[in-house]
Amino acid sequence: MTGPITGPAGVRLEGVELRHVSLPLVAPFRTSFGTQTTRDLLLLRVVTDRAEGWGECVVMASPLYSSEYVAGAADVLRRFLVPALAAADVRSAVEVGPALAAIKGHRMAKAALEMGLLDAELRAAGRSFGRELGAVRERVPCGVSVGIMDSIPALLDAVGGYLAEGYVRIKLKIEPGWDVEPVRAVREKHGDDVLLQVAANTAYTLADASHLARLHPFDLLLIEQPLEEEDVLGHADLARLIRTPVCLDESIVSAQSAAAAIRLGACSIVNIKPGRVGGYLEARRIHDVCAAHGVPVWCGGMLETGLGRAANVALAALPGFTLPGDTSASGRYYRTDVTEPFVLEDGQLAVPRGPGLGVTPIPDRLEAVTTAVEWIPATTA
Ligand code: NPG
Repeated sequence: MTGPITGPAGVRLEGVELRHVSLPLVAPFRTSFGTQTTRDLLLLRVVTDRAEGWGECVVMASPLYSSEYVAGAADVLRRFLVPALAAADVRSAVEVGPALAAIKGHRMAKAALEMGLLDAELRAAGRSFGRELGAVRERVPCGVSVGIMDSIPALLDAVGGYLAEGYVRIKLKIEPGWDVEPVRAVREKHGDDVLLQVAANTAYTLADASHLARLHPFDLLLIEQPLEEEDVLGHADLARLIRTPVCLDESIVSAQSAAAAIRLGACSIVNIKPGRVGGYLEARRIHDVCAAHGVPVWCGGMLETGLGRAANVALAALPGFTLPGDTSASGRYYRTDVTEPFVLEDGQLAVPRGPGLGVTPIPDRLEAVTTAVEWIPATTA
């Protein structure tokens, strides 16, 4: 088990600069809930008396993946979350969760604040995210998420390109009408040795169980979140009806919900996305719960910039992350990232070693993608 996170330095929050950024994607990314051509999100520059830290709020422009969205996250940060941290006079990231506990939900917004404060205090103490979280690897094997395409030939080309780049695992986004045939085509063209999994983002119901059972011959690593977020019992039923292992994403929002899902038999694998669960510290607790139950975990992705990617790669280096994550290279999504790009080497990304996240935005790149800036002072008035 990984060790405790202590408040290494003790920092006093002065305020948060909220940056709305908009990054064009190298190609449209289609999932069962929509098509993205740009990534709009919030970057937080968390200013303390000892150092500055960066937080990334992985909300999307519209509430289609979860209930959170960019404008809502900005509102709750300025109206409630930053004032609550100021009122509690927090000095360390470990105090963020308890200080914000009275405010319901808004996990992605809370996660971004906690990440920024953790980065600030680790930079002040000269310690890296990886070391603090309990990373045991210097590099992590990387998978790639492949969106729904207009045709099977286009999909096969895309998958072939990613395999040629060195990705060690392919995840296909699926929805009703785009599931068994694309999987069959990828297996036929690219072979049985490719580590392959599918992700549905809640697009099916339990009535689709016999259809989803047709995925069995393709020896998938897992099927991710086939049913609605709240349908944990449905996932438990489905897991008994199909032989492909069921992995949960949207349904797992905390260590508590992970423990419940595992106990109910709703999943045998868990996708951990720090934003979805309220931060890297809760992400680590989920890792620990899953490890205690022998449940493998992997690190999900939300099309992060280099800042969130740095933290995700550090998390993915923990011992229980035994499956490749959606920790792709920056170039999978962005021609120009806000940090130095993460580049794949032999299908792996290196865990940053410098203080805090180990990466910093490049000022002119950050300016170029920033659409609005707002200063939220850490005052209680
Ligand atoms: O590689 O960062 C990545 C994206 C991986 O497919 C991916 N993310 O459902 O997991 C998902 C999906 C997603 C992206 C969900 C953006 C919500 C927003």
